[in-house]
Amino acid sequence: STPTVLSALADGVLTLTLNRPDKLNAFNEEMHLALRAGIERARDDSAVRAVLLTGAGRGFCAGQDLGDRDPRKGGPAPDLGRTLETFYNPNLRLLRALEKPVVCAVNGVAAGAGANIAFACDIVLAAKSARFIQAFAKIGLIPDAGGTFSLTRILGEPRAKALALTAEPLGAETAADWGLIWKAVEDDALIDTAQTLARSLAAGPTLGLGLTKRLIQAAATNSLDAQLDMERDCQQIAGRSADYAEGVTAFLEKRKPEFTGQ
Ligand code: T3D
Repeated sequence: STPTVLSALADGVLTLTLNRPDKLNAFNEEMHLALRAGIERARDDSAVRAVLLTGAGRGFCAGQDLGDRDPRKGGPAPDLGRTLETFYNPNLRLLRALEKPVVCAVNGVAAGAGANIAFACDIVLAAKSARFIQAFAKIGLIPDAGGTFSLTRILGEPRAKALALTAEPLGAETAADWGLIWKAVEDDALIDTAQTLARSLAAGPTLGLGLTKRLIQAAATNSLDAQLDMERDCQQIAGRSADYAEGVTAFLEKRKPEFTGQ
């Protein structure tokens, strides 16, 4: 059967493509597990030095497959706390803990958990025609997949609440103006732009980039003192890396560095 997530490694970039295009790449259990396997591979395989997450077809991801939640099929109400704990939350935690850069190319509509998974990635590019929708309010749910965390941290309460309570679609250009994503790009330039960015990150000093990600994510909850201590400890590690020695040598020799990720 067709894989629900396509996975391809080239130039140090592991491209993971959500692949249920006739459902706008909505999540079923198989797609959750396939995405998890992809992120775990990115974590465990030293040949992977950056991840590019995108969607097949005209959408990025429409969140939970509601066909798998049809109340008309009868039976007790589903335990959605359990499905978050089993399927969504592990992937969110893995993405945030992955000490390699994750680029997200939002190729089309990103709704519900689909939007919030994009916001958990490190650098988000979106096609100008893409929209982000906190669709949960339309079906009586709360924004999950880290949405209440990322929207509030990134946007503050006024915009987070308006998006979550109204489920109003947010266009890619406004999302970029608001700082919710990195850039909105022309639709036909999206994949090239995202691949170029991911390749250049994959050729970078992976260890240092991973520590940088860890530090920036920790800043939201650390005091300045704790953050300064953490910078000290991470810089100590970075300063002992082969890529730091190469970076400084290349600078002094006026040539391009060749990083190995170590
Ligand atoms: O359950 C749990 O485990 C808890 C976790 C929840 C996480 C969540 O993400 S809850 C939120 C679920 N998602 C939504 O509520 C979004 C539902 N989809 C939409 O509102 C719209 O499809 C979009 C705004 C995303 C796109 O609209 P449009 O007009 O561009 O496309 P469309 O015609 O609505 O969709 C195209 C097809 O995809 C269509 O199928 P068809 O008619 O061609 O056979 C549509 O049914 C299907 N599709 C879209 N989203 C979903 C879906 N099928 C199942 N589940 C979906 N989420």
